[in-house]
Amino acid sequence: PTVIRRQDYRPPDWLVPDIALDFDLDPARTIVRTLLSVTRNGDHDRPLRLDGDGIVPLAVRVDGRELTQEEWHLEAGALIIALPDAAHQVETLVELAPEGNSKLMGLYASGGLLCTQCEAEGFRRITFFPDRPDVLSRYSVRLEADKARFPVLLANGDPIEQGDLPDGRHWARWNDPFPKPCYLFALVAGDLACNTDRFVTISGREVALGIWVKESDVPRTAHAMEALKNSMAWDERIYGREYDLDVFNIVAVADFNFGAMENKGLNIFNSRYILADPETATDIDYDGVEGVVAHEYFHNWSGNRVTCRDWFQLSLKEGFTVFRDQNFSADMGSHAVKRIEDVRILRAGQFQEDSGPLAHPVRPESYMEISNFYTSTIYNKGAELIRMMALMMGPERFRAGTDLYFDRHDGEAATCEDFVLAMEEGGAIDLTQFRRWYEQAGTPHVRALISHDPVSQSVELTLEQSVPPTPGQSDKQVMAIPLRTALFDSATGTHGGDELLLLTQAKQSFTFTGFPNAPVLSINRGFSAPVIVETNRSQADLAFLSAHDDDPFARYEAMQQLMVNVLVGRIAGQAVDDQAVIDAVRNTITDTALDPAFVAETIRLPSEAYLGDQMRLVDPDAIHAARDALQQKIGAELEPLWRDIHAKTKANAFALSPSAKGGRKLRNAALHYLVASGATDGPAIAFAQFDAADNMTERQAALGTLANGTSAEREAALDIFYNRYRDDALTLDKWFQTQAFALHPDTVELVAQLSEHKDFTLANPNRVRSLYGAFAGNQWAFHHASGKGYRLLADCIIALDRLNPQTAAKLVPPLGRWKRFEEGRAALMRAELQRILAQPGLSKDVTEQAGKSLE
Ligand code: B3K
Ligand code: ZN
Repeated sequence: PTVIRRQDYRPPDWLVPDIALDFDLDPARTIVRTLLSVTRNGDHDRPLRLDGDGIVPLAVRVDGRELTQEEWHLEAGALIIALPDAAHQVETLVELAPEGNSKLMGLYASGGLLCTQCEAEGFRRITFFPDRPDVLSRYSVRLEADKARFPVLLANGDPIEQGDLPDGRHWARWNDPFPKPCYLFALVAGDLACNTDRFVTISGREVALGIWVKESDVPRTAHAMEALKNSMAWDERIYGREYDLDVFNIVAVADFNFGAMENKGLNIFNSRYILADPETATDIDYDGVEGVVAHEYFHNWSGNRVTCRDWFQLSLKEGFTVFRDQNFSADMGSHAVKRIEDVRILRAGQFQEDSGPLAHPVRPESYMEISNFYTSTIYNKGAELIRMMALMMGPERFRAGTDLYFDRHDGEAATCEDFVLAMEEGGAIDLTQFRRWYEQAGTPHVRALISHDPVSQSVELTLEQSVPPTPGQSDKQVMAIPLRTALFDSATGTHGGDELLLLTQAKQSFTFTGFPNAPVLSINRGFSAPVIVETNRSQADLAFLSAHDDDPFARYEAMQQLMVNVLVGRIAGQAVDDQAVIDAVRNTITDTALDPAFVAETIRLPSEAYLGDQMRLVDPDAIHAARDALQQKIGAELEPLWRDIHAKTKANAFALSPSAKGGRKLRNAALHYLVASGATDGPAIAFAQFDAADNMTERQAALGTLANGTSAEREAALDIFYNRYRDDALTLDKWFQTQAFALHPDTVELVAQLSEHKDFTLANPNRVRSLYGAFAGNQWAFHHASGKGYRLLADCIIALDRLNPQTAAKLVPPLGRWKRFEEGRAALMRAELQRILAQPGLSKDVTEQAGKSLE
């Protein structure tokens, strides 16, 4: 496959100021008539090139005249037409079969609906068009379909007109006044019911809101609607951004390649990020709905009004929008807990990516298949870059920077550099060195050492940075790293102020005076920079911080580091003292001043995968054994406390308040430790919680705890769960996921059996991710020394690639971590990657991911 490079960017040869689309919709045979007004961009004589993928023109007309077959040709799917003048009208006709579209890109059928997904390059599967984000057009769309099967017809923008036709058909016309790139085009046709509401914008305009789902799901849309209205108000308040159309519609679909899509005025969602009720959604699901609804809504400005010049700039909209949705969710709930969760996600996904064969900069230099670059680096590390800028600038200057960015680039396709320039000018800051965060891949390491001189009563903090080599980037330049820092007096448990240190050199020292005693270092507070910090702090220092640090993230981090040190020591076969961990957990759970949600986050042991990341060579069995043993010990030593917490946090009635959610989180953590303790009544208590729960948060947590063990209650609970939820796809996903994620000795065999289950299907991406995505994230099971876990995943990738390459390619990265495993496992992983690559007709998506993973 060909490699696309950022440096090769050229402005488009032809622009398309206006497009009129006419769809005659039918699952088996849809006719698309497209009328483009095209204008030559600059002085050149190059032909018009309209991208196409899997479509053929049934007719081509220029300025009303039908062209002969000699007057156009196809080149790599694209339609090439030589045009004499500066402006023309070009009309094409194509036929599509949406019901046969298993890639879920372009126009496809899902559960009786017809819907579209165009980002990044799906529009070319619908019609011939310059499919690149810097070609912006005004869209006028006419939809026609059978009225009984497709009573609702939706597209971007505002509804203009609709009417009935003979033979039970009907039509609707939608216009979108805002010029947009084609990746933001959308249509939906189907038998949908609507939750309607309204929002009055800050300038007094009324917006009609609609969430469209199948009739029986309407009661599950209330949370999404609340989230939408809160997002609209938040973006006005925090960024001064007002909504700009008269309608805002959201549609939920069951078959979707990722979370959701920000199409202008018509967001299309994976139903898992819209539907929620206490019976079927966990608190994490509720938060996911809130966060994704906000994310897609915020794209209306960061993505749609200001879009990307080319796909190398993807983080311009994604990193910024993730940053915006993270802060929104923090404002809706707890800032401390949200930050901990976000860092956990960053470390689990992005740090792994950044240290492996698929590492790439936030602004990549090249790609084969752009779908492979919707990564945790683009999204989550991209958000951290914005966060660092906001931190260095402070809220007022940051807002001045974003105001300038939105005003200057409204209606344009911009670059990451445009964003940085607006920050520099609007926010009065020099980001020359900071720009390297966009250019260099790899997680920086910072070594932080303090030395104390009692005579001068001074402290010297020495910071040393290094960025590891990554594919294509062996030598790294020095980064600008903002580190929030405090020095604690261990006698009083206080510090004299939090300082933002900017590390700009390879090695740099900072001196602090007025310290008669050696202080304790608290650094990278709030996770101010996405780096790995190594310090010379003792277990006693960490225990101190875990009890006293007034920055919640740093306090959490101290506890995690305390646990990591003990576990890594145990894994290495050292005799380590784990009493400090047990004491710290006891102190945390008995500190009644703390938020229960924070307590629950803090006391949980680092995941097996995170422990693996701390080791040069991952030993999955040793990690599992050490973590299991520590968990058992914490459970047993503090058993009365766990029983007490579990009993006390039982709520009378379900509520969604932050305090109710925190209570459930802590209750589930207590149950987990209680069962881990080995107490004989553990499984019975878990089963009782499973059985009595009035909400999915408690029910699924109890099921997950049981699934790790081998008790009789395990099978009983799994059976009950299956029979209760077999007809609800999103909830049945949890049944697959819980088993695939279980720390159970037979997980590989169980997953293999589940892949044959009558309810398993490769056609639904949520189901695939529930089984195989969860399994590949289960380090102990997936990395079974026999290699049978690798084979199972590779079999799935090969089969799925034939149907849905985009989702298949997302499953490849776990096989690419072979360099971090001993030679036996590494060889087995490489063999599976080679087997995948040897498949005839392999997609560009999987070819790129598997090929790079072998390097
Ligand atoms: N922009 C879409 C992602 C599209 C992914 C295409 N492979 C959703 C989002 O980030 O909001
Ligand atoms: Zn996004």
